[in-house]
Amino acid sequence: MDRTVQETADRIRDMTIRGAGRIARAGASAIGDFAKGYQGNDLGRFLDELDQASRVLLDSRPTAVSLWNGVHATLKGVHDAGSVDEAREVLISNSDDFVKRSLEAVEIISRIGAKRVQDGDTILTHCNSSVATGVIKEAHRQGKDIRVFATESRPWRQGILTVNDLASAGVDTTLIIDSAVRSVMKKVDKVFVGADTVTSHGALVNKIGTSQLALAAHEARVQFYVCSETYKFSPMTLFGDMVTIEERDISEVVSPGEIPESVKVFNPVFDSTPARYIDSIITELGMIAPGSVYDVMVRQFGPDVLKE
Ligand code: RUB
Repeated sequence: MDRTVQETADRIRDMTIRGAGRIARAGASAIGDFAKGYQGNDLGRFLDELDQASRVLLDSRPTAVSLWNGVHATLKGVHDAGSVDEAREVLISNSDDFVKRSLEAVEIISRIGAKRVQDGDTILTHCNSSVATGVIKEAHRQGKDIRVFATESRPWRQGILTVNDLASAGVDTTLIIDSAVRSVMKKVDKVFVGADTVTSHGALVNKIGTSQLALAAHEARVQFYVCSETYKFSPMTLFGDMVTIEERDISEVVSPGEIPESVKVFNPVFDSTPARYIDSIITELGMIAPGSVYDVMVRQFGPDVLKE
């Protein structure tokens, strides 16, 4: 197996590279680098190895469809190539294009989302979403007076990344433990979270605990916004496929010998928030209602997506 591809897959699996946008860009870049470094001239062999490389990347983490979309956007048109050189050119150009469009989408969403933030707002965010923090930092950069609560996000504590990022941008930030969400919700005006996958029904799959935030926000009549590039929309859900929720090792939750062996540990990494708890999804195309995801998806992926 190509070393760069294997290394990227390993770094996604061990979460050195994490967050749905970053893993998508890493997957697309790894395919581009594989193409750049390929030595042979046999097209059939090249395509076989490319197929293997794609599978290794896609098997690294199961939940974020951004990875699938990033890899498939990079592979687009490669099977029409007549030579290794042509295939290489297609892959490199697709990979660069995906990374560029992905980064642009984050910037656009930051600007659109920041418009929803008002002077004096208190915002709650969960885990570490570069898109949600992008919105918050942009609102702060525009001079809006805001306060942020950020959840710790056990067991990986990605909330530490979030508070470091927001604090170094000068945002007034408070770290809370995950179980404090309902308690602080009465002080919150808006919730901004990221997305790993959005289904055709407008449900959000994101870091475990997101659905609890949504329920608490619903109860307190607090607006709940999802910040998501459209490559986090899952075409597979158009056919009724369920999103696989990753479960990670129990060592992330307990240390060896800490609890009796008879005790089981369940460590799901993501959960699903039904569309009815989501006020709006902020995408690079604009703000869309969860009920419109299906239409946007068909437009984005083309009508043929329904026949595949
Ligand atoms: C990260 C997580 C983030 C989304 C969106 O989970 O759930 O909210 O991936 O991130 P993990 P971004 O740490 O397990 O990857 O907005 O940066 O794409």
